[in-house]
Amino acid sequence: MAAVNSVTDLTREGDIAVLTLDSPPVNALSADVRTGLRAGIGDAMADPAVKAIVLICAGRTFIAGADIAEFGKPPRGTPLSESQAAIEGGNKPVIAAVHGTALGGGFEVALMCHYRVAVPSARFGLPEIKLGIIQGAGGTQRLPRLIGVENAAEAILSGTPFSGKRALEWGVIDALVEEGKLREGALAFARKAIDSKAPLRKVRDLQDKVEAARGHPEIFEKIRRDNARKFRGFEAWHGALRAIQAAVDLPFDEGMKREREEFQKLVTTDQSKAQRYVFFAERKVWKVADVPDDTPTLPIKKVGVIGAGTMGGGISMNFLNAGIAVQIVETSQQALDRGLATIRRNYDNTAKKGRLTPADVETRMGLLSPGLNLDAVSDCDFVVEAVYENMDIKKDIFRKLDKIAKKGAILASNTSYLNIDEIASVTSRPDHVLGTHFFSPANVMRLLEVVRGDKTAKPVIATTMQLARKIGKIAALVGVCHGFVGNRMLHERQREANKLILEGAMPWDVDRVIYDFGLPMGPFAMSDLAGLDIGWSKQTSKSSTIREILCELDRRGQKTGAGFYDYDEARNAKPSPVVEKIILDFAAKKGVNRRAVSDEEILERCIYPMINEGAKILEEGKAQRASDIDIIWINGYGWPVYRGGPMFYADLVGPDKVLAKMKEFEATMGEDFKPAPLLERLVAEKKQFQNL
Ligand code: T1G
Repeated sequence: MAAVNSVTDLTREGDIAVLTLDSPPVNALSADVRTGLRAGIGDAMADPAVKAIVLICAGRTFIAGADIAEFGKPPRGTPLSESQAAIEGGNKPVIAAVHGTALGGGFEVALMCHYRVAVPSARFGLPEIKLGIIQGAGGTQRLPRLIGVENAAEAILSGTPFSGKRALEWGVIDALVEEGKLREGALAFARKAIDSKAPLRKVRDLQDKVEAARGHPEIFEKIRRDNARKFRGFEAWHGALRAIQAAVDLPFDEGMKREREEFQKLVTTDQSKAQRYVFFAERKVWKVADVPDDTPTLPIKKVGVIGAGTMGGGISMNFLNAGIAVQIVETSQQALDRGLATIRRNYDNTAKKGRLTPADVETRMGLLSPGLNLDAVSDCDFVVEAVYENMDIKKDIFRKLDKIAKKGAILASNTSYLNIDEIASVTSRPDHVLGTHFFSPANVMRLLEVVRGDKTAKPVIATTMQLARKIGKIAALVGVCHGFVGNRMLHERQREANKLILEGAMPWDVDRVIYDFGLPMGPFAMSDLAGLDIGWSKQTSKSSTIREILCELDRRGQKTGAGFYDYDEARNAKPSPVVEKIILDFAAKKGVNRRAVSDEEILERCIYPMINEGAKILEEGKAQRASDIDIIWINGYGWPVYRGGPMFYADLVGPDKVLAKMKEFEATMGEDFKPAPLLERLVAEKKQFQNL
């Protein structure tokens, strides 16, 4: 075994050289790995005893791409292009042996090789689009040559890895070898290549599939049409399609140059910086400072769900999807039947779309036990209460659950706002009580706010975070405060939105600005979707807000065909002259002199108070880090990932600019804009939220 460098070894099995990369955790193409790869290929090519080279990785995976942490830093080590030249320019077959995930630059290195073998569990993908960039080592030029333009565009625009089986079908790999026997399989393949004098096949030389697309611009027009909605606001996909187009129209080396130009442009954009930030933020969010990874966790085999309404049903589906038995409890047979029917209907719809088989549906429904008595959850390891948002009702249920649930069972509340410590205080096990705030629809939305109470025990937190990962959620640990993190910040935006339509804007102006900023919808369209009558009652309504007036006029949102907007049969929203008059009359009654409100003011008044509230949340310790807040907003409220989240956006705009604006607004509009001490401190120390 000859070490080429600290992460690369070169050995020989007879006349076959084996170049092994070993750079945990994922053999990313760091400077050392790139340098070792180039040197290793060079040494093997130069060794007269060597007839073929196997490139393989130690550890859990083949190269999982460029080292994302190196982006934006001064380049170090041997550029990948040199390894490409050494492989394609060499006179010996190089066989890539793939296990785990060959992603991004890792997949591109494999495509530079003459042959590729893999174990069936291997996966291949080009996820660069998720980092706001495109391939930088030939993926946009080689993949279309192997699998055609449409398949390559699908793989590059989705960024979703595909299986070893699909790779074989597509001719991306030449053979699948026995699981767990990659090295042996690759050596056998190399042996055959030597004995059969296999040609030095270079993907760059394949032309038929790209030629087939030449002169067919309709192919790209269709791809653009099919993806325009999904990529609203994103920049990278345009670069990806231009590079793939170059693969069709230009000779290989010119196409490579075009790809490189697009890559270089995108890697410096704010969008890519934001998406790379989110990549690491999604991994950091799981880490809890005082709950180490080896904290014991409790086995969760059965979950109780109290309430079979919209939230209870969605929450149950998460556990059923993960193969965990669920005991769901309702107060009436009618409500229970309605809840069960909704769950089955959701599964049937998914099966109709081919994403589940009828057997899968039956397996999931088979794990679901309905009940009308709380006693039914006595053998559950974890119980989630998902009933009406009322403190007295929740406390009553927790008192009962405390007596019924077995010793060691965890009791969680799906409250969106209420004080978890107060709920826990009515039980004898406050250390086993916490919040699990799911987002509607709970079986779809990825986010879970795990609310840590004053007494919540560390194993309970560790268990709940682990359970969240098991049911496919991204969990952020937050502290007890009204509305926790997401809703607490949302309140700031909604407050300003309501003030803005009084001062001079219209609901559709505010929504347009927020929509154009990249969120799926603005505050008023969102209110109409949720229903304007949440927390409203006819008896107590006094026309004291525009929302109350709308409810009194039975304009309660989409469900009544009218709210802040008028809706047609297809539920398309239209600005409403009725609402416009209501707002003007209400403002006049309030003695408000309406004025022109710029789009810039709308954006700053809706976003900056949120950031300011985020700063308060951090200084109160209700969130561990600024990037957790960003993960919450991206996964729970549709904040565009290419803007990194509210706190990252504050760093992009500049905390000093946010502070200056808050002070300007405070001077004219008062307390609501009082800057958080943390924001003041950051600016004074010239720091950013992401450096906290
Ligand atoms: N660079 C740097 N660090 C990485 C990394 C990467 N590419 N991939 C993973 N890590 C770190 C991660 O931060 C974590 O660190 C640890 O490894 C385990 O990751 C030229 C330009 C491979 C499927 O986008 O999708 O190639 O938190 O927790 O769930 O055209 O990581 O432990 O300190 O995610 O088992 C393209 C990114 C790069 C793949 C494993 N490649 N990685 O998932 O573990 S751009 C990617 C992943 C590129 C070329 C272009 C996943 C994984 P820590 P993990 P996992």
